[in-house]
Amino acid sequence: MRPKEDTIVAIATPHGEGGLAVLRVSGPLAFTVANLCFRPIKKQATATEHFRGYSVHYGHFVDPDTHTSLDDGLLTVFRTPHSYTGEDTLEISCHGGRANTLRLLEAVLRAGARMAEPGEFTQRAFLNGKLDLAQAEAVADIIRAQTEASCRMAQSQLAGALSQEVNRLKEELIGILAAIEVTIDFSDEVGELEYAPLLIRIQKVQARLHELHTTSGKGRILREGLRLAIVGRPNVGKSSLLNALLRSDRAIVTPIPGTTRDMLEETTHIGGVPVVLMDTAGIRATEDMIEQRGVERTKRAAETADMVLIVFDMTTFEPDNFASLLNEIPPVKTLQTLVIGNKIDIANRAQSEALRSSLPENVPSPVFVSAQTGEGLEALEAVILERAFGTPTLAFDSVVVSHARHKEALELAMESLKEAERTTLLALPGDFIAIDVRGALDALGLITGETVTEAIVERIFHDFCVGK
Ligand SMILES: Nc1nc2c(ncn2[C@@H]2O[C@H](COP(=O)(O)OP(=O)(O)OP(=O)(O)O)[C@@H](O)[C@H]2O)c(=O)[nH]1
Ligand SMILES: [Mg+2]
Repeated sequence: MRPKEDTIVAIATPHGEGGLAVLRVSGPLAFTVANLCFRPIKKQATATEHFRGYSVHYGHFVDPDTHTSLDDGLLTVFRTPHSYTGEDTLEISCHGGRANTLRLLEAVLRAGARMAEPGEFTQRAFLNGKLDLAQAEAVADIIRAQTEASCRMAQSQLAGALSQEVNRLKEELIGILAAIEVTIDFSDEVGELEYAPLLIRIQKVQARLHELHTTSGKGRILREGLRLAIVGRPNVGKSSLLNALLRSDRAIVTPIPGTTRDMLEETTHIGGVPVVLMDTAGIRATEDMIEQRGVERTKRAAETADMVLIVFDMTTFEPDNFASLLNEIPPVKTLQTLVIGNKIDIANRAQSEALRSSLPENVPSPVFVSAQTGEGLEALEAVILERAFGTPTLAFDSVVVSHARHKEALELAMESLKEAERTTLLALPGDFIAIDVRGALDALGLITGETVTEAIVERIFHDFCVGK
């Protein structure tokens, strides 16, 4: 993949009204653009094309053909290779607003730049070696992050936490390859391949890959949100619970069973973690066709959720309620259930005990709340985080794998190393083992980008926004 040779421009700030807007220009013609479109206020010794890197200049942005002033503002100059993209780069800070920024954009286009594709600035940064692929992907994650925890995870990936870990593993694999190859090429001098130490080295990498792979569940949740489905019989307070967790009156609540008939999805956050809450139609046998469809959707929501909150009304709870409801929820692989006893503000203690004792041993203790008064909700939130991550508060001291693409690459590397482990155990010739070690190395290169194809790179950056 070769670096690009033309000059691109895009509006880097959100479109619409704003105090300021920034246009970004990058490529070999950046200083030609500056020359044609910028007139510094201060009479300076240096011409525009000789502006130093990391310098800021106040002046007028002008039409390249008529030389009339379009706006005034600041021009920030970056010289190759010391810029985000690695190329000569300008940042034009002008007044915000749609018409103004479009007028300047159009002027820069006439001065010789072309419109940037989505993610093209970051793509150039990658092609010029300023960022590896995992870091480049983190840039998009930071922009999209809705919560503090998601943002911190993306920041750590941009800083290179994942890349460094992957690079360490790659170095170890290269070391293993070298140890094998030397016995192939120079067996007279160094002797035969020793399988026992080789096996230990391979297994160490396997163990670390496995550890990294287990963080991918947490990473996906931080990037995309923890999907929580609220299910239960009609009228137990599911919509009330959704509203309480959202702290807003989003869903309709009435004393009539069967109020919610369609699924409702809302995003919020708990303890800095993005959460997607799904309120569902109460599960019951019904003649009503609309409600039947709703119940089907409830079951589907339970299937796609990371966690299913099963709500019971503590004022009407009967000992066989849990077992009979569970029969109607599809058994799901990833399904984690959390049993909730609601309406404790008007229920009595005996009913809570009845729920507790009717749960099978493998189901964790229920959480008791009142969606109406808010009692127990904080504890519920803590339990949700604890069940999802194993801890009630999130720690960021470790590397987290957050992209499905990275997870798949780890799986490929793990498969290859499994094969290398097998051939080592069988004491096959070094060449056989080397093939699989190299396979693992290539798989890890997919994460940082050395072994990806141009098509994959194009696709990754295409999901970015324009101007990034
Ligand atoms: N006292 C008390 N009443 C509650 C509580 N939670 C819900 N309710 C009441 O229970 C009734 C049903 O609440 P909803 O939230 O609509 O119940 P739902 O499970 O969504 O019901 P469907 O949509 O019909 O399946 C309403 O009258 C609520 O005001 C609670 O914690 N305490
Ligand atoms: Mg409801």
